[in-house]
Amino acid sequence: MNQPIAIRTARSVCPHDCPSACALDVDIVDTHTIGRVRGAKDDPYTAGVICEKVARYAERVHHPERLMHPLRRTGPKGSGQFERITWDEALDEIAARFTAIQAEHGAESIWPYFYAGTMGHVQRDGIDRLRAAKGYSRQYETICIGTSWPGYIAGTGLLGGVNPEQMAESDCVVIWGTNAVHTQVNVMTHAMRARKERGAKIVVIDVYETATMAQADMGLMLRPGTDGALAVAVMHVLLRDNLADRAYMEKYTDFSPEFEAHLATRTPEWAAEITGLSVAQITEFAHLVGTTPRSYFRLGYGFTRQRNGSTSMHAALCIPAMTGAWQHRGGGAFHSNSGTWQLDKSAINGARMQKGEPRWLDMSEIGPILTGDAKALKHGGPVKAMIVQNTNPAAVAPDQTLTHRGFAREDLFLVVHEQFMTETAEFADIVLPATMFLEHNDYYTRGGHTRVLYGPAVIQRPGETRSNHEVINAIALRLGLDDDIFKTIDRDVVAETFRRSGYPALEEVEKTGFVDRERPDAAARFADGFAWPDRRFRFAPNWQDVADRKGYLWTCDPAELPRFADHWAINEPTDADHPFRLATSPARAFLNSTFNETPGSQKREGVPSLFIHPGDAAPLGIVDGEFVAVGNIRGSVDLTARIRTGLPRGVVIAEGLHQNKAHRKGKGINTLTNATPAPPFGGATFHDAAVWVRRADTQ
Ligand SMILES: Nc1nc2c(c(=O)[nH]1)N[C@H]1C(S)=C(S)[C@@H](COP(=O)(O)OP(=O)(O)OC[C@H]3O[C@@H](n4cnc5c(=O)[nH]c(N)nc54)[C@H](O)[C@@H]3O)O[C@H]1N2
Ligand SMILES: Nc1nc2c(c(=O)[nH]1)N[C@H]1C(S)=C(S)[C@@H](COP(=O)(O)OP(=O)(O)OC[C@H]3O[C@@H](n4cnc5c(=O)[nH]c(N)nc54)[C@H](O)[C@@H]3O)O[C@H]1N2
Ligand code: SF4
Ligand SMILES: [Mo]
Repeated sequence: MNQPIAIRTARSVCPHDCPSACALDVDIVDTHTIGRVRGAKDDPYTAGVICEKVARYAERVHHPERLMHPLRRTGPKGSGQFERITWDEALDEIAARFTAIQAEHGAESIWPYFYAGTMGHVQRDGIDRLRAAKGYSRQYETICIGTSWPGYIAGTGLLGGVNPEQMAESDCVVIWGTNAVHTQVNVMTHAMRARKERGAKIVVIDVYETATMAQADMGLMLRPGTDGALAVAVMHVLLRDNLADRAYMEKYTDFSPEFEAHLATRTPEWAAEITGLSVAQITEFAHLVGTTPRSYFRLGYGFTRQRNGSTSMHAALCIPAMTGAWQHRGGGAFHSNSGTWQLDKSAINGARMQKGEPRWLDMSEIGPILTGDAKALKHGGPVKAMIVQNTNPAAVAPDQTLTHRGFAREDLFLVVHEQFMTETAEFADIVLPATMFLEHNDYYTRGGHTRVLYGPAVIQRPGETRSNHEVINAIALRLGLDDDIFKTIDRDVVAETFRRSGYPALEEVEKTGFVDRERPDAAARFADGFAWPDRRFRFAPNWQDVADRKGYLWTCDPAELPRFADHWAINEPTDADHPFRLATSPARAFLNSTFNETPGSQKREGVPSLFIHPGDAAPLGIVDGEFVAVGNIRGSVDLTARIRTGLPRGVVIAEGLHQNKAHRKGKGINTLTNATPAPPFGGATFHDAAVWVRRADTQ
């Protein structure tokens, strides 16, 4: 538990869902209060740099609107009318309702739902032990990683790559489909070091001129969903101009005459039509990576939030396999190291208690699921109760109209455990107040580097807040489960997890705050072969193997997938009624919907806006700073027009998840996005929507 603390600096970890997992130094003002938050200088990846939103974290911990005690709904669903109740009343009511609902509708009618509000494993994943012990419906985790991870694994066989700190030793860093200045600022630290120290070239590939592209030597602004076309055309040029490493491909890949014949048709002229890039740009990029052995491909998530995201990820990953960049220090590719931790999480998730084989419900399909879509429900009964922790689906999930319609059901018993009265909490029957990361114990991983970090409780928790770990245990005990796993405290679970995983003891880890899980460089660059049985990288993926390896569920007919790396033209089509393509790219000062409640971030992001090209705005009579309506078959939202260059014609961008209520009609940007799962294994397609744009009605 927390000891009284004099003024000091505490070592911690940023808990948020950002690949950087920064090591933090937090000023402790008194036992309840923090001051400044800084990036740890002695952590080689953080290197003293953190984003501005977390530097201002005192605003969030000490926010006057933090939830402090349990609440029970008194008005209609979503009205925001609640009364204060005690924890005992709240837990008794939850247990009674869950028990009655299970008796009447079966265990699968209850769906615990969580995501990544905190990335601490104990607090994030513990909800699964309650789920396992009761046999509740399982959650198929797709919302963020559903398209990108399979695409990467399809090539390499393993989700891991060359240590990102090696970007500093690169001669060319390709930052592909990630706006790192906004979403993982530390990528820029290491990439810029390479430019300063070695004159490395920085290439940025995005659908508009982001803050990251503004810092690039070469910016490639392509049409959304066309990265696969760029990638195969680059490979066409590499083969045509003798820049492919044929000896490497012979030894390490499945390169074949059939694949070469396929690429022969993927000319830069063909790709220029699709991507909107010029033949010269495509050729110049191919020549740059073809003549720079130490080319590092930092592949982000953004370009995979498209219906063809998995095949685009795979196609981009094929380039360094053709140039042989993997062989050289400072070269190779990286998307995430999440496949490399080798953690035994059984003390957290209670997998050994799994009752039966309940259905898997896709978290990205929460709207269709809650509104009774039979396919999304796996042809089973309706969801009648949920406990939501660590996520705000009423703002972040695709197809917001359906999500809200589902949450508004009077026959759905909804428990939300939160730090703030989010859009999701407003729909709840019972709201429970949650601790923040500085108030509980946990360990953290994120895919962006090689360390696993420990973050202890360093200040007292405010009000009656409780941690996710405590709440899950309390509900389980109230439901009559008496396994010892429900009687643990968070710190012991961290220690036990480290022990079961063969990590150093927690007492050791605490001394520095981290365990380095860096793999030998040769392993990280697949020098002994890739992670498929024949040790070969796959230009011709076998998606069934990917599904078998990771337990993925098919969402399309396997025969529909292209045989080789390719452009797969399946994005939501534009037409005369929906002539624009919308990407909902990340805002710098928000993190998904987190921080959209803090004053500093709200000030920085201003009002919900739409970037539109002057050539597109003029014929529609759209004026900078005035409202535009943006819509499609799923609904419409009002945004403030920001007319600017630096984006292609026919593409519009809405940055960030502002609070739904910050929009003129109270509807957030996800009103426009699509909840249909992406092929081949599901995933949300947040940057793939066809829309119309018009002047909004004046009001
Ligand atoms: N400030 C801030 N930081 C964040 C987040 C945030 O919301 N705000 N979110 C966090 C989370 S949960 C995650 S998963 C990561 C994600 O971080 P990223 O990997 O950066 O992914 P995205 O934020 O989805 O989008 C990145 C970029 O992809 C671009 N993009 C969209 N479609 C395409 C396309 O078809 N091709 C190409 N080449 N680019 C495309 C978008 O315009 C955007 O600039 O960031 C984390 N960090
Ligand atoms: N339009 C659009 N939508 C998107 C995206 C996009 O690019 N565009 N990105 C998507 C992506 S990549 C992701 S990962 C999802 C993420 O979506 P979410 O996982 O929902 O992420 P957040 O919006 O940050 O919400 C996390 C919530 O958890 C709460 N929380 C934090 N810590 C704790 C805790 O310890 N206990 C409890 N009980 N609660 C806690 C926070 O207060 C916050 O309300 O959003 C997706 N939605
Ligand atoms: S949000 Fe990302 S960049 Fe900011 S402190 Fe956290 S881990 Fe670091
Ligand atoms: Mo994410």
